[in-house]
Amino acid sequence: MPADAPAVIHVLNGPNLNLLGQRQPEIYGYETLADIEARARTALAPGFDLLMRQSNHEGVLIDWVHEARSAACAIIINPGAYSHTSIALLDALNAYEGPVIEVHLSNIHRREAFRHHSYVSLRAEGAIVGLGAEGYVAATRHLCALLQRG
Ligand code: CA2
Repeated sequence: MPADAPAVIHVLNGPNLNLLGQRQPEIYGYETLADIEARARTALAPGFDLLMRQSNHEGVLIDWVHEARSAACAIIINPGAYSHTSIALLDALNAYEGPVIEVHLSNIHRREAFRHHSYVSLRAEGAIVGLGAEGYVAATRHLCALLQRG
């Protein structure tokens, strides 16, 4: 008998996060997105998997949130600068029924005033800021525990 398919957490990353590890390590650290994915995987409980994605395009991120409606048990999202600008991304997340955790590598509240507000925070169950890659690990661990509890 085939084993049950894993429940998949979609990890969506917004613009410029493909540059992680290459520039501005004093703000964003030395780890690449691939390093962050490997770290987040260590926090997966049995029966869970994750799908790591990054796009520089708002519409692509929105399409991925729509796809998540039927494919993802939860969403972890670092929307990058779209956090502070995108009502369209908020609308897409509002149409998603599972839990959403927002992650920012840097502490957006210690930075420029325009980063202090996030539209995505209006939808997210939780937000983790300023913990670098550990934020993704904590979000993964939290979601697995939450979903295991049922
Ligand atoms: O702290 C975060 O995770 C941010 O979402 C990162 C965004 C920024 O616009 C948000 O306010 C906070 C920027 C990502 C840019 O990533 C880079 C990484 C390396 C080099 C240049 C940019």
